[in-house]
Amino acid sequence: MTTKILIIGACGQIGTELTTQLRAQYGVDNVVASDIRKLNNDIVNTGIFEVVNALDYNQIEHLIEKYQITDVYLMAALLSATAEKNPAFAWDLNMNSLFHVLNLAKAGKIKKIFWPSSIAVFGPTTPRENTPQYTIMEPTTVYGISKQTGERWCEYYHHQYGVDVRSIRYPGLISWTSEPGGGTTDYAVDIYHKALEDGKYECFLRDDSKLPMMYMEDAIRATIEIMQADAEAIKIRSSYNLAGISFTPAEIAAEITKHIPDFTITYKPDFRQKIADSWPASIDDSSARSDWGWKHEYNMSAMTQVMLDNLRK
Ligand code: AKB
Repeated sequence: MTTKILIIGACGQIGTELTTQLRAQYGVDNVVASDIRKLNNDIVNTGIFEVVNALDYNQIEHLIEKYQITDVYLMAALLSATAEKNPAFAWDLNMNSLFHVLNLAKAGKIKKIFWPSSIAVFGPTTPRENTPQYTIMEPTTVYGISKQTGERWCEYYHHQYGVDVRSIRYPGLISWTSEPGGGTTDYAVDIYHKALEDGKYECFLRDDSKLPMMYMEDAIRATIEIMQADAEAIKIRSSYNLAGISFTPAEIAAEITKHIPDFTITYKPDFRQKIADSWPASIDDSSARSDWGWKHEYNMSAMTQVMLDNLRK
């Protein structure tokens, strides 16, 4: 049976690169990109694109039937910082879009689901260094609560109804193709843009705020690899810890200075500091490594080189 893919939230930071990669691997005609609005970008202009509201079950069901979709990647969500400003909508979007796709799988209309979780499922009582797969999880953000609850539902639908849902707890993701929106880790993308444009950056986190991060290419590879793994290999049906690189704003600034010697950074922590303080500093992803062979490739210096080279073009 041909794999036919629907990506919901295809124009976001992850969706953009994921759509491009999936189209390259599965063929343009087998990948339907969708988002809440139609932008004038490569995702819309170079393949099948549909406007869809992730909160509308009927619209999603219609697309699944129209294109005979087998796999859904649900990338639409409100991230940590935006969710704190609009908790009710964040809860609605993050939870109900998930229920829609879980229920469509339960009804036998799709075969496989990818749903992203986040390091935000952890909280201030979680061990901060080398955070284990199984540990204390008391998230203090709306986003974190929605992701943790979502994980419980994914596992429940898998065990009760046999739904093949797969998930990763993404760290902060860094990419040059599209900018993030509304996250606490966004500074690690902004800093490269501002370093090249202005030679300076005012960071909204403290100099020593160490957080788990990953270059986007690694994250996309992880996403596609977990979806392509044999079902029996995916032993964890809540969500897998995934680690790449952990660094502080001061460390990434020092790395940028190797390429742009005059670059300067100042610090003005805002409400996002509290969110960052509640998250792990580094992640133990040994379960992902042993269950489905995950291995990250990019370190901070390789990532910085690629980011600056591409943003300079
Ligand atoms: C955010 O900062 O909200 C996201 C995340 C870590 O899930 N990048």
